[in-house]
Amino acid sequence: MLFSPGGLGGAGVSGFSGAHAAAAPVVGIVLGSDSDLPIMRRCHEMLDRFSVPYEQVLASAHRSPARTRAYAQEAAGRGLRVLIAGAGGAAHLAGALAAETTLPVIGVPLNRTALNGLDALLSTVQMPTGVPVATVAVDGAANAALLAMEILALNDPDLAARLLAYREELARGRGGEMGGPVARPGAGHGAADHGS
Ligand code: RP5
Repeated sequence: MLFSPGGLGGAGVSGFSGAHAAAAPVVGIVLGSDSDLPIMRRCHEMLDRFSVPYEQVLASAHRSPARTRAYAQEAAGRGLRVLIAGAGGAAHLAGALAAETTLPVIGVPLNRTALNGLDALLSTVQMPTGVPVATVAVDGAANAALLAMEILALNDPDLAARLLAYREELARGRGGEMGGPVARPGAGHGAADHGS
């Protein structure tokens, strides 16, 4: 099956996780490369924390444009409600997905090059009118998951209540422990998700 957990991602990249693994995924996480996983894992961690089912696929706007297009075109029909795209460099992945679906698309610009994520930020955020991408901070994968869940919570009072409880944890000085920097050889740390 084209978008099965093992179908697109390759070993260690895609799949469901947590006790909710049997539930149908409502969030689709798209990685431009498996090398994006160390940062994008924060997305999994946050979705797992709230037991929101997701799937992850590997699809690149430039290396596998047909796969990217097909994934976006089929996402709504497969029951997905929100897409999250993480990519670095000339990060057109989120925009390429958004071009093919009216599902909300959240872009995570990744710090992967000598430009420290500024390239990815501008490539992701500067979408022309008509095809929006909700862009989080550079390396802001945890916030992407939270934003996706806030969208889902519009029709899910239980999830809304749990998100509110999380905010209350943050106000008490807890809950931000999953956003620490990830060490990458030759790259600075992104500014996002550090609990500041
Ligand atoms: C982007 O190019 C990917 O999303 C990744 O952030 C970056 C580098 O990819 P690799 O060369 O590590 O596969 O398309």
